[in-house]
Amino acid sequence: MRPHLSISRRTRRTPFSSRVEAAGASGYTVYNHTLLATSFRGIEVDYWHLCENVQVWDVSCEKQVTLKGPDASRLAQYMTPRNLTDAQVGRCYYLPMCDENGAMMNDAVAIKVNDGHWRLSVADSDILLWAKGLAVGFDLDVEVREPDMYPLAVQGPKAVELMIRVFGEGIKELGFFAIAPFMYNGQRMKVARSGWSKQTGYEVFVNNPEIGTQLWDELFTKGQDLDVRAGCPNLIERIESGLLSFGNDMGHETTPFEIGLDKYVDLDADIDSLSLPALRKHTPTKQLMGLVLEYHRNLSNLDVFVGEKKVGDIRSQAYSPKYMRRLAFVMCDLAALDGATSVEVITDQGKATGHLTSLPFDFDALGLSACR
Ligand code: THG
Repeated sequence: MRPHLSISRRTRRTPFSSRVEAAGASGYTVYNHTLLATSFRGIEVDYWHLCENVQVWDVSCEKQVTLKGPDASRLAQYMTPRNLTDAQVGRCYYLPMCDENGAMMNDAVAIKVNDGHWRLSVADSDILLWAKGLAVGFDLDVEVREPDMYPLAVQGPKAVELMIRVFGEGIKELGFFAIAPFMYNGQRMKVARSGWSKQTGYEVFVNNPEIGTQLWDELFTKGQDLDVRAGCPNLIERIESGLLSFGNDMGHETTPFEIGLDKYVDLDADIDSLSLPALRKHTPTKQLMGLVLEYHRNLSNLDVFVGEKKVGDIRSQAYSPKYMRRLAFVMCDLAALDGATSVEVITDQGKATGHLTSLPFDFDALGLSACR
């Protein structure tokens, strides 16, 4: 018998869990103590469908953490090295969140509701506890809570059409990473032009579970001719797109520089950020890089070599049916690598040579074109 996941109150269900089950989820993971489907018809079938149609994802596991009170902006800034001084209401901000050593605590999508109210949409680590600890420890006047809010993602090239049918033409006004309130069935809900894929899409921040399930059902009724399906973040797509996963590609031992998040670190900013002093002194010793393997071979283990010397380890990997290559994110030891770009891995058919490249993958520069 295959092992299965024992579900209890700790592995939280969501308002959409019954719909996800009915749609035939075939695998789950647990993310922020919450169920997250990992496949429906198989990762490759799901992948092609996501790239060509539209899917509805229950991403309630992207837990929301609100900071409310006079010190909300102070705490938000304290937790990230990204300069939030000029942050605008109505925009999403991708934030590395770092500790006093400059190490990643989480990567979140933040919005400013107003000066005294921020909302963090967090990856898989307990930011509620970290934020509460900082608030208590630094005696900040801020309330840290996890509100009843359940993100629902609509992703894929036909997402725009489906969202127009449900929320109206106003959806077209939303630029990338913009967020605005929309009405659905008498309920005000925020919708962002965001999501953990590069196939275009939206995230609806459902704040009423009952109306949320009506919304789920309506997306399926109105999207029938678009072949809308239940889906989930897709391993192949997110690797091709260079989207990082906290806990896989980075963790509490990684700095933002080591995973290519430099552009979200404002080293010269005159801000009160817990991690900036350490990050200003930090010299990376490792770097997350892309790996392209010629053949469709399965890897026997996650070690990456130059000759006999181990130079890195694979954090995430998948076979890309679009580029007909196995793609991986590798955490490389910069000293051991010494500038090499040709590396070896052990596959089920022996050693294979691969090519290291910067992230995100630039398929044109790599001379790879999509097969479909
Ligand atoms: N949506 C929301 N919350 C989230 C995620 C999400 N929280 C957890 C997790 N995903 C956080 N990780 C990411 C990683 C990348 C992006 C979003 C969330 C992303 N990055 C773009 C890129 O890399 O090109 C754009 C970043 C930018 O322009 O600032 O979208 O998916 N709500």
